[in-house]
Amino acid sequence: MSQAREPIVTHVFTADPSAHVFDGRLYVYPSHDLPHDGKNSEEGGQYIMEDYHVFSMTRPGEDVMDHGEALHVRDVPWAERMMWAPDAACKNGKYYLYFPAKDADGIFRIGVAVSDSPTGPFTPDAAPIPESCSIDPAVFTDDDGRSYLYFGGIWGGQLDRWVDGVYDPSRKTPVGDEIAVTPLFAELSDDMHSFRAAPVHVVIQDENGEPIRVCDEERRFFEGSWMNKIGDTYYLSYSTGTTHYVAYATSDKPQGPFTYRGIILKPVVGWTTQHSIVEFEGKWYLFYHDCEFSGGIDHRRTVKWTELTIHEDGSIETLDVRH
Ligand code: FUB
Repeated sequence: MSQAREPIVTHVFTADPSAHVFDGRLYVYPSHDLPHDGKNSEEGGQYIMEDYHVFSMTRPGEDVMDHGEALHVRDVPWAERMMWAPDAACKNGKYYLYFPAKDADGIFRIGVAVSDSPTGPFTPDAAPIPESCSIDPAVFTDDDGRSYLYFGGIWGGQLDRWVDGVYDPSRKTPVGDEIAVTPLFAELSDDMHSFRAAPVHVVIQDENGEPIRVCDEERRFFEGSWMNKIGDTYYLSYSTGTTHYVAYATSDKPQGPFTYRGIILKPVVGWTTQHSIVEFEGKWYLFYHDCEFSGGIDHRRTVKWTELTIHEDGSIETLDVRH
């Protein structure tokens, strides 16, 4: 059983949950924290992760199955380490796992692996997705069948070191009232293995149409994008990093511009906050992680879920799961 606001499993540490419903069953694709003694750093050096397990349940609150190792870094020809937050999609009868990892040069790229089953094992492509970079892929398929990847994260996620598709390790993170870095967005090709066109940054703006600035740490994007379509509205949700919120912004188009709307989740125990939102049997659920179970150790997180309320006006009720 997994009660609301309790870890879905405790036999392994899990983080960054991406939840999807495939064929009426609820699947969770998290990253897998390892119980090592690594030191915390701004580069995220504590998140030394090597593999992915897939979990599933008939519905939130029912028994959770661990389907075992679905992909290991040793089996990915281009990847060396740091398998961070993944996501998954189903198209044309195949299941696709999108995942970031550092290559031999220490640069994050995003890879794709394919399986006939939602639980894997997944077979990775030999090379990362061309023109991919950074971390935290989130894949979204619209009602018309077109699929999009939202991705990126600043600081240890390296997104702020990319300019026009070129990685510059010496590039300084924007500061103060410079415009904040936003997630990258690209439409996926029909076969789900490449981008149709070079990724572009989405716009996240305030209620006056002004882009969110770096100093606006309660609203600016840090990492952990997720996309939902609710009614005709596209909801981009993301982590604000240093202020530890899950925030959201909406648009009438998948590519934005997105207008900031509010906070979905207040800070949890631990530095990172990550999430996904899924509709299941007419209810909305938030999957998230925290470090409560490990006593606050940042790289020993556990995935939890709770119900989410979406009001008739389209606003999302703010949750505070610490109280
Ligand atoms: O789990 C490793 C990284 O920490 C993820 O990719 C980020 O979103 C943050 O949760």
